[in-house]
Amino acid sequence: MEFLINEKHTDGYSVTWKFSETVYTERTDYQDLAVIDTMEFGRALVLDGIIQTTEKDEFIYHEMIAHPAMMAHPNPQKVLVIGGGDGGTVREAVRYQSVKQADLVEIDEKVIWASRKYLPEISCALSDSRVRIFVEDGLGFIKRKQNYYDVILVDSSDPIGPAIGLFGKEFYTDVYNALKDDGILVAQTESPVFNRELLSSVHRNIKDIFPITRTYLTAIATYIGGFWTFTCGSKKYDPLAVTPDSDRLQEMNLKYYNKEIHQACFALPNFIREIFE
Ligand code: AG3
Repeated sequence: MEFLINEKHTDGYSVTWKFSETVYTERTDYQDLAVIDTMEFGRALVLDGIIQTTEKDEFIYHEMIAHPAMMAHPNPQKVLVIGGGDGGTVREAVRYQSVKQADLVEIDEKVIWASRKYLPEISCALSDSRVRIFVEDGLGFIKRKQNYYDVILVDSSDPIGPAIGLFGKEFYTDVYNALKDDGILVAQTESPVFNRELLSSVHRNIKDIFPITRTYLTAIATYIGGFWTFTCGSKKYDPLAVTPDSDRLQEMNLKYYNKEIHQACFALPNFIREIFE
């Protein structure tokens, strides 16, 4: 059988995916959750009708949210992932031997549960002994931490629904306080084509708080517009000035990120630079 999911992004733009099977669906306390087997991109996690991650290209997003900051930090030991209940971002963080503790704060335990059950290659690291899972709102969790983490990665869904607060200035201030003196934040900051205003306001907010702000770019086939941005706020290390350590890189055997990608991802086309002027 063939089924269709119409992923609605704006009034004028939606994307239709064919899928062969509905693996799981549930209305959780926070959102509509589904796991489907798509025709082109393998199994996918869907939240509120938007594809969050697919087996075929999840590695691009998860490597790119994690490694530029993890590599910019010379010795990341304590890492926090906010959102990202599928476990993909945590999986990248625990590739580093230096990491002693990786905390995951996810508001919706059903995302964790469904990913563990139906997306084992993405969620595999959730059972790593260094990973601690907290099922609660990241907004409250972060307020209780001071001067604690080396790296914080914000792997949220879109800025509607449960993730909205994760794009606000108060949250980034709390993240700043939760980081150590040389800590680094990376947040996924959406499409530079469809979400220009959001990207602009997040960049401004982070710039007001952190001494170093860098937005970088990757291409993700399954997200709208193709281009995808991440914004980094750093207290000490400038990711743009760092050359990733070859030994650490070789051990990890990654599929997307490498030394050249690290340098290249900070190169922004003019239409994105303009957003920050
Ligand atoms: N989080 C970001 C998904 C954004 C998708 N948005 C969209 N296509 N409009 C993904 C979570 C993966 N761990």
